[in-house]
Parts: sequence; structure tokens; C-alpha cells
Amino acid sequence: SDSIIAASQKHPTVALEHGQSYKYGTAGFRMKADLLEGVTFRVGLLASLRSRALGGQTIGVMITASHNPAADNGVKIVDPMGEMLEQDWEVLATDLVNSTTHESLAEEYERIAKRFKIDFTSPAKVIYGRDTRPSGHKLVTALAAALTATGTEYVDYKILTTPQLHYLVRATNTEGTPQSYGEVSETGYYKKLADAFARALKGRKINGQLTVDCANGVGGPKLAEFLKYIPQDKVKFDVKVVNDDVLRPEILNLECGADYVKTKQRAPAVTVRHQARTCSFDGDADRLIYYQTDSDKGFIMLDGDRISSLAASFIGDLIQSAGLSDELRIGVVQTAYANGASTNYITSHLRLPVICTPTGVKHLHHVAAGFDVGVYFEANGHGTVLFSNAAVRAFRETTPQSPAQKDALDILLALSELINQTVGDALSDMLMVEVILAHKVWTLQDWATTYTDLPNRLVRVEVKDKDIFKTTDAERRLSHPEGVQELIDQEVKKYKDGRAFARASGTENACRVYAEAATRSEANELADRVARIVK
Ligand code: NG1
Ligand code: ZN
Repeated sequence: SDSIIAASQKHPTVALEHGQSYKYGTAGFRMKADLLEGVTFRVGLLASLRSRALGGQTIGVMITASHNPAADNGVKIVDPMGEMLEQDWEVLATDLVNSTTHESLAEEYERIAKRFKIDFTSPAKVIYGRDTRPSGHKLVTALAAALTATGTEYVDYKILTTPQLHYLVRATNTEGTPQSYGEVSETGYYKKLADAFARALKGRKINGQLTVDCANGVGGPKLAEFLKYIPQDKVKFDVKVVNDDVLRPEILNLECGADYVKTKQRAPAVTVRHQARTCSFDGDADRLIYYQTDSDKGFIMLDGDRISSLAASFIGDLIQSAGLSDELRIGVVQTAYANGASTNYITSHLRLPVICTPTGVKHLHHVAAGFDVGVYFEANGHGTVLFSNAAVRAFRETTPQSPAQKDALDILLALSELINQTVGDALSDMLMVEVILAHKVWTLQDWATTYTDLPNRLVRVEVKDKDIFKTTDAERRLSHPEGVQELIDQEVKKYKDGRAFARASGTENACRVYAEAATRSEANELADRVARIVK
């Protein structure tokens, strides 16, 4: 503990204003980068403890603030199979980071070690990466100091997308086992995706050029690198990479990227041509939004709900063609922010079950893992498709009775390798969308006609104390303050196809109100009325 105290003195935390404390939230610790050095040091201590508590399995640490401004940063822990940190440990992270002195920090560290019967002579291993933010340098120095002080073996993978780090954690922990997830290197990630992409396409042609807006983040250089691995003799993939300047950190996520496109409902100002099939990544390349601008039809946006229903429909059909519909259960997981028209399309048209969970991908991921094929996306474009072991075994081991059945089984197996099984991944999801559009011979317009989004509005409401707003029913209803939900219900009742809810944000100091209704003006009006109730 002397070594921890000594190292901690070099990387102290900053005392927050009166009454405020650090909290491990939906995205780990995320705030202005200059508050994070000591926080990252302490996260390093916890990652080491977590590794030892799990018998020396490798734990990941990712340093990123995703779609947030360049001056922010964040730090989060990745569990051995590439999942988000277990919830009980989020509380431990919060406790450790809020220790007021170096001595109380060391005591807290010992207390956690005792609770999990940790043997300090046993091995611990942590791997880490960061996005392109310049503040990342200082934060990894603090992280490495914690790992050294605790005798933890570590690998610095330098600059990575968030999903690449998740891939590497899982690949490290499964290396040499029958569950091997791929080669333990960034190159291994590209090779796995490129190979699966070519096999999933099965000779189908990709229609025209795809423009990719990389939010001036890590996705730019990584996409360029990936493209080198595509087997040129088998696949023609014409990609135009834009907003890939990572040398000017101040333009990261600035008026571009998936979050900008989704929230502003418009294309990035620069570099996107009319009628080009375009998609946007966010700053750490785990969110994806497709769109096209068109002089007559205006702006067409294909968000997370669209990607989800596209994947569910295509994979559902393949499972049918593969003769596996009686064997494998396929389902879709959404949050309350999913457009009601998408939910209706999936349940009534695709006839698939939809489950709604609270916001935050860890909740969606957990529920999706209960299906053989679990499709989950947040409306903002973060999500993936999970395949159970039974599903992958069926794709591999079923003996096809016809060429069509063989094709379906081959494509399913390739998709289960193409789609990132650990977390939402913009690059992997984009390749999945391109494969599906190529098979269906669909343009973005074709994709957009599957259903019509209900007009909707999301508003951010500044409130005195957001913590008084408590929800039930997957955040669709307020249980507290008492009586408020009844007032919201009375308003919603007045609108055709009306739906609205309010909840405290998990990442910002505010409440969010979402409303949808039959027309744009009604959706706006309903949102305003509910916002007034909450305020
Ligand atoms: P909050 O701030 O709790 O609404 C936001 C997003 C989530 C999720 C998290 C984590 C909306 C409405 N909310 O959560 O979907 O992405 O950030 O980044 O988009
Ligand atoms: Zn992100």
C-alpha cells in the first residue's frame, strides 16, 4: 500500500464542488479531461483488482469521450468477454474514485481485495487503448502508474476504436481455446472482418460508392487501415472517407459524426454530396447512422431503429431458408427512444418479439444475450447482433439439403463472425448493412420505405434536481415525483398515436422528454407540454 500511496500522490484527484461526487455512469467516468488524471489512476487500481478477482483474466480500460466535445474525456473498464464492467463493480469504482485522501484510497483498495479474497502474489493483466484526444496521453500515464504500483502486467495498444479494444480483450482471454475470438492484434481484427465480409457477400455486388463521415475521430485512420485487408479479387468496395482529420483535435465531432446527424437530423455541412449513400461514425466509432440528401425527397435518415429492423428482417429470412426457425429464437431489444413505427413494424410485420429495456447498452446487451439471435440497437445507432453458441453450432453443423439452404447457412456463419459480439461497432455494423443492401439489391430509399417514422421530438429540460425523477417500466413511466405521471398521461391521451415519457439523463445533469405523435406539430406540442410538467 506504500507504493500505491506514493504513486497516487503523483496523480491526485481534483475535489469537486460542494455536494458533487464522481460517478461511474453509463459510459464510465466522463467529464472535462483535466478532472480525469487521478480518476484514471484509480480506475487502474480497480482494473487490477478485477483481474486478480477473476483469476488473472485480462481486463480492458478504454479512454474516450465518444461523441462529446474534444475537451472532454472518459475512462471505462471492459470485462473479460468484452462486455461492460459488471454493475456491482461500478459501485466499487465510484467508491475508490471518491476516496478523499491517498491513505483512505489505499485502505479502500485493501478492503476490496479482502472482500474478494485477493492474493497479491497472483498475476493480474490489463490492456488499454485510447481515442485521438490529446488528453489521452496524460491519462494513460496515470493508468500505467497504477498498473506498475500494483504489479500488474499490461499492454498499451495506443490509439484504437472502442470496439477494437473490446475485441482485443475477448481475443486475449480466449486465445488458444475452442472459443478463440480471433488473433490478438489490431491486424487480427481487420483480417477477421475482411474475411467474414467477403464470405457474407457471397459474390453479390455492392451498389456504387459509400461515403463515410468519421467525425474526425479514430474511425478515420482505422477505416483506411481496414480497407487494405479487403480481398480485391473478390470484393469491389468503393469507399470515400471524409472528416478523417485527426491532427486537429478541436474539430473532433464538430458539426459532423453520428450524434450530430441523429440529433440535428441533417447531414454534416461539408463534404457530403447530394444523393451519395452516406454513413457517419461517432468519435470512437461505436455508433453508426446512414443517410442521404436528395433534392426532391429531402433528407432520408436510417438510424439505429432502421439498422435493427433491417438486420432482424434479413437474418430472420436467412434462418427460415436455413430451416432453423423452429430451433432458434430471434428477438429484438430496444429502448423507450425507439420510434413507435419501428416497434410496430418488427412486431406486426416481421412478427418478432420486441423487449424494451432502460437506456444504456449494457441493459440491451444483457437481454439480447437471452435469444439465439438477439438484435439490439439504441435509436442513436449504437448496437449489434448477438448469436448464441447454439446458433453458431447450427450454422456450422446443419447438413444442407439444397443449394439455397447451404447459401443461407454460409451467410449466417459469416455474419456471426462479421458482427462484433462484444459491443456496438460502427465499422462492423456498416459492413453488415452493406452486405444486407447488396443481397436485397436495395438503395437507401428502398430501405426507408419499409415503414414511416412517427414524427418525434427529444428535448433536454434543465431541472433543479434531476434525481427526484424515478422511473418504472423500462423508463417509460415516472413513479416519482408522485402525481407527475398522471399529468403526463392526461396530455398524451389528447394526441393521435401519442406517446411521451420523461426521465433523468444518465450522462448529463438534466431531464430528457421524448414525444411522438401523428404529425410533426403535434409531436412538438406534446413534447413542450410534458416538458412544462417536468420543469
Ligand atoms: P442519457 O444521457 O442517459 O439519455 C445517452 C443516450 C443513450 C446512451 C448514453 C450513453 C439518448 C436519448 N440517450 O444517455 O442512448 O447512448 O447516452 O452514451 O440518446
Ligand atoms: Zn461512441
